[in-house]
Amino acid sequence: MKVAVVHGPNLRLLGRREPEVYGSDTLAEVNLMLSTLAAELDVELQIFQSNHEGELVDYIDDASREVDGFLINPGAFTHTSIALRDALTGVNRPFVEVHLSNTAGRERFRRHSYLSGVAAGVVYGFGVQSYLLGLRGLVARLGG
Ligand code: CA2
Repeated sequence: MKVAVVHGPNLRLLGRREPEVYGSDTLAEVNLMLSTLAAELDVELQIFQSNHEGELVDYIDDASREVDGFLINPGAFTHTSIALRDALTGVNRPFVEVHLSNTAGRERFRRHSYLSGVAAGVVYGFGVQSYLLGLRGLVARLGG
């Protein structure tokens, strides 16, 4: 089983700014935790980060030929991007949306997600654990 992990805009800053909101782990540390869990679950991971909407759309299309599902933190594009929603629905692979912070308890504009309604599941508010729980959920959904 293969899963693509997609990190959206600004997530490369993890651990370096706003640790009170997003935690103190760096993106490299998050990726390492995901890789360790993936090995336990016998899943192969492909990991991608971009700050650019079009690059994320292209990556989803390209990776969909190789992976069974997506684990995605779309960052701020969660709240703005119909293009990402269309890319994810278009490739016909299940995806799990994850967020480090509890987006429901923050600014009003973060309460709406263009992706949640078409996701296999959503995990938010648990910091890095959101990614790890999301990966477990996705793998279970894929039958692993
Ligand atoms: O809570 C999440 O995971 C978010 O997807 C993070 C996005 C935010 O726009 C979403 O509403 C919720 C922001 C990612 C920015 O990442 C940073 C990390 C460290 C320091 C500054 C930004």
